[in-house]
Amino acid sequence: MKQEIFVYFIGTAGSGKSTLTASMQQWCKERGLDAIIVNLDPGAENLPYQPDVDIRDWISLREVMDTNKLGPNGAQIACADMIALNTGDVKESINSFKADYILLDTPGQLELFVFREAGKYTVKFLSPEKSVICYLLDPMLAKTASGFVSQLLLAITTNFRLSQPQINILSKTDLLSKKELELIQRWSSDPDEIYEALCSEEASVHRELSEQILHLIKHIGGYTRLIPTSKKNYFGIEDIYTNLQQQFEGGEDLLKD
Ligand SMILES: Nc1nc2c(ncn2[C@@H]2O[C@H](COP(=O)(O)OP(=O)(O)OP(=O)(O)O)[C@@H](O)[C@H]2O)c(=O)[nH]1
Ligand SMILES: [Mg+2]
Repeated sequence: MKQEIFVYFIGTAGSGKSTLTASMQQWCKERGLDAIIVNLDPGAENLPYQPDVDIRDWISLREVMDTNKLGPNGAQIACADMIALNTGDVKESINSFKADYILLDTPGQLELFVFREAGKYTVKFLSPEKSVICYLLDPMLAKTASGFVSQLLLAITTNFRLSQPQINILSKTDLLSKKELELIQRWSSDPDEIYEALCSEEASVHRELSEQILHLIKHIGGYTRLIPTSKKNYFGIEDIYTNLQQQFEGGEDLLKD
């Protein structure tokens, strides 16, 4: 019996989604775990992996631009909506692999998948019960307190929109110093520390708004541990795997014999 867990990699442009998707598949393969990759980005170029299922087989960004005389941004939006029209074929193709892990790489700009109905529909249609969102926080955008809080709000918005179990990941941590990484990890678990940091960041910071935002994050459980990852030496991948297993407790751990 295959587990068929759908794992979506979502994050802002350039946050490392495609790289992490590729690393996770490689990591799984080296441990004899069965993982396929689905590319859901119609505009993807130079992917760091060979997709097993590829939305570009059904939708071409270039064709949509030419046929509808659209610029790249307008065409991306049209393509994002077209994904929903092809979910039947995509699902059939995914099912033919009978894989344990289906790793789905999503479009560059997160708003295309998270804010448009097509993304929500796709997640529900492909697997309403066994989907997990891996939300990537880009460390380059999370180095300042206000940048970090903005990233956290985007992670929460993603959770709000897609309503699926979610793992928050701090990607590309090899680009951070040890001190920077420790600081971001403290911010992610301690509301007082992030408040202090916000207030000392700039004198003009809107204190009342900061307090309300942090209060909101605290009350909706936004302070969760971030899993640090890096493309170097599969750093953090085992942690993601363990988390996936925990999300679906009762599902057998395929690494245990
Ligand atoms: N140093 C470092 N660079 C990384 C890491 N992961 C990704 N990158 C680099 O960051 C850039 C973007 O990575 P991608 O994996 O393409 O990110 P993405 O989120 O898929 O990007 P889009 O789909 O274009 O939004 C590439 O140049 C990667 O080589 C990492 O762990 N460490
Ligand atoms: Mg990508």
